[in-house]
Amino acid sequence: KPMFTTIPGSDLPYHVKTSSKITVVGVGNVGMACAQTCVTEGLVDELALVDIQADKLRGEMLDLQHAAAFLPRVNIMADSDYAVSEGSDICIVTAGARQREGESRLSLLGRNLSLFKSIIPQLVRYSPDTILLIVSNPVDILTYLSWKISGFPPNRVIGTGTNLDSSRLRFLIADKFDVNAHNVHGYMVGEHGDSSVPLWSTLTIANMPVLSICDKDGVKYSRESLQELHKMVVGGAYEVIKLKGYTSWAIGYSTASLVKSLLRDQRRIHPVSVLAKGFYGIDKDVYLSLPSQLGRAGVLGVASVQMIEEERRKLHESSETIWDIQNQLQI
Ligand code: 6V0
Repeated sequence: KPMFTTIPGSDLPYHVKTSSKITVVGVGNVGMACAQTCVTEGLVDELALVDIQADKLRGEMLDLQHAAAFLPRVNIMADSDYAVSEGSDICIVTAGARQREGESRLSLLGRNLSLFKSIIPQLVRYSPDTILLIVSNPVDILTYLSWKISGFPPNRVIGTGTNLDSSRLRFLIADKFDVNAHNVHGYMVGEHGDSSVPLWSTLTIANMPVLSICDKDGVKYSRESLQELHKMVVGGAYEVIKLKGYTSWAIGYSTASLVKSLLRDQRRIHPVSVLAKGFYGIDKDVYLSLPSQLGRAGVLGVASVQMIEEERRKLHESSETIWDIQNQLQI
């Protein structure tokens, strides 16, 4: 006896393309945190995993597949051959070397440069209409590189940038003021990492400028005392790496929030790494983070956030830092 019987008159089998497919390249700590969060949040119907370590790749695929009874239905596949990524809506690239204890993100560049030259053309070949979402570090320069190699329009090449740094800052502020981080509005812009720029002048809690209110202990902050929090944000990744060897959960959630805005056309504003030329007086082809509206077509636009002179100057310094390194690249 069959388990199900088709209703007479049905036009089955009826095949429709499942609506969303994501590829994650690199199934290390970060890649799997991104994959797991996207799957758990029900953002994806098909998930393709790609890595050069065949055993690890199959192991990660099986481990995630075995959670099928607890997850939204997802078709999970994995292969070292990029054909598995065919037709992806978004390709998330997390492959490559990660920082060693105390190592800066920029010093990773040499190790990750050649890797990207082999990865990006394969993704483009199998998914010419995809959105490239770059996570590997140094993320701004590797996103620029991906834009150059792919030949894609800039709206379809995005780096996770300071979306994570901004979350770290919002967490610290929320903790000081004893409010939900969702009610802390503010951005960090510029380079993801050491030369990032917090926009204190527009940082608010429920529309109240943070510079004008007292925290839960009655402390009022000045631009100078807030610098301490910036140091904690910049040092945050180094501290986590020192303590547990790598960072994963926050970047996984950060990436999934971007995937949600893109795939679901949410039109939310995120500080992400975009081609910055023409914005805020930046006149060079650099990728760095600016508050950007994300939707199904990728970057829909860059917001004109108010910046005081000092913030603008620091943003320019950050862009110069990236530009200097970019100029030494052999693409
Ligand atoms: P990991 O755990 O060492 O994983 C890296 C994975 O990449 C491994 O599974 C490798 O086998 C794989 N890999 C290496 N070469 C290739 C290749 N040619 N093709 C496919 N796969 C390959 O590192 P982890 O996952 O911790 O970090 C990955 C990257 O994310 C690093 O560059 C980090 O610096 C970066 N991060 C970026 C963040 C951000 O905010 N943008 C945050 C955290 C980490």
